[in-house]
Amino acid sequence: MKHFVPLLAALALAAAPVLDARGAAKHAPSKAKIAKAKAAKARPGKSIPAPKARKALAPAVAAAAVSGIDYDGEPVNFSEWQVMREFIDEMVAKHGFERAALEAQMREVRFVESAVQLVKPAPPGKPKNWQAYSERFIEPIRINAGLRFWNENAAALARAEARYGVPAEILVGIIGVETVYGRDTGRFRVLDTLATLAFAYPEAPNKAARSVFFRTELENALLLARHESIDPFTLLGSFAGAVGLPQFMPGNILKYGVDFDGDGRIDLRGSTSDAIGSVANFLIEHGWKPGDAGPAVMPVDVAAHRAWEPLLGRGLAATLRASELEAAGVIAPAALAPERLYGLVDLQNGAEATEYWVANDNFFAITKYNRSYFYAMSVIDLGRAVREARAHQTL
Ligand SMILES: [Ca+2]
Repeated sequence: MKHFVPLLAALALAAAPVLDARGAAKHAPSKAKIAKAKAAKARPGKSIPAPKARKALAPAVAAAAVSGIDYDGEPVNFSEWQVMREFIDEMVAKHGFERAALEAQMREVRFVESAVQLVKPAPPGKPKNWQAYSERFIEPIRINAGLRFWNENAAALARAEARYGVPAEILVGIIGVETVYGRDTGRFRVLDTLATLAFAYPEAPNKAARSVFFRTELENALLLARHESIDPFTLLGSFAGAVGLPQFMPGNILKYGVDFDGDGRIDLRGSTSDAIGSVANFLIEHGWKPGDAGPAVMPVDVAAHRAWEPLLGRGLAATLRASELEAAGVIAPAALAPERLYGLVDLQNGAEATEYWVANDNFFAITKYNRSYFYAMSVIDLGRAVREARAHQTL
């Protein structure tokens, strides 16, 4: 989620021919099928104008530019959609964009059906299972890639640890969980996916909020490209518009990106140093407490009377005193600092017993990166596994 020109250029040049794990849904249905589904979807939605761009489908010149992109987007001429016209008006009035140039760009933006499909919530059914989730991330291929990444970037990781106070293993954990150290950064054109999700988000309870989010990120992507003097179409990322090794959204690149290798640009795709510094900066800006030598999480036992149950689900923040936890029957293996705040975290294991942990601010800082206990715990576990592998490597 963050910034710059070189980033984009690097993205365009360096994109490896790897599929985003989630992007595997690029098995594009036939265009006719997509168009029909989209038309059906767009019409009932009052906020989404029917794509009266049928005629614009013919001159599909825009399609020419997509070689190397790993999805089959559809030209729909977004520039004729009322919501896009309003967006363009806003970019002109608010940020001084040149109308004709922006309209020309938006005519090239494509509709990405797979992005719409991928943001739909998973069908209900299987109970959450931490162990199953964890096994996808804490496995030999990712650990070995992490070991290589740490060895190759030891200087930048040490520098980030010294400057920000975030341990190298946490930075290694995040970049590994996000993209397997740059292997799966995504090959969608960010403008396409952001415009699609801004203006054609699927029906969902949170549709209005998500549409606003992606519209703002479309705005940020254009600001970023202008700031970095790059062609915004060279900005590649995930189906949701996340960019580079750490998968920052454009707005986060603008806010938290760091030029950590000092070459004057923030390049989260081509510079591992920039990625490392930017992740550390993001965590510090989201509540990471530097200089914390202790673990961010600690497994606990819970009393059978379940008086602790109301302490669950208190949001992604540490709000509880050790005394409150103890009084409710949470039994920690070591004394919790009385002056600090904690949260009680439950990790469900399907049919198996749920695990309980107490977590401090640093755990919750990781959840700001991705709002999930499972995510934060897998970052911590992967980082630890890579650190241990590194300790045992024979040099
Ligand atoms: Ca840089």
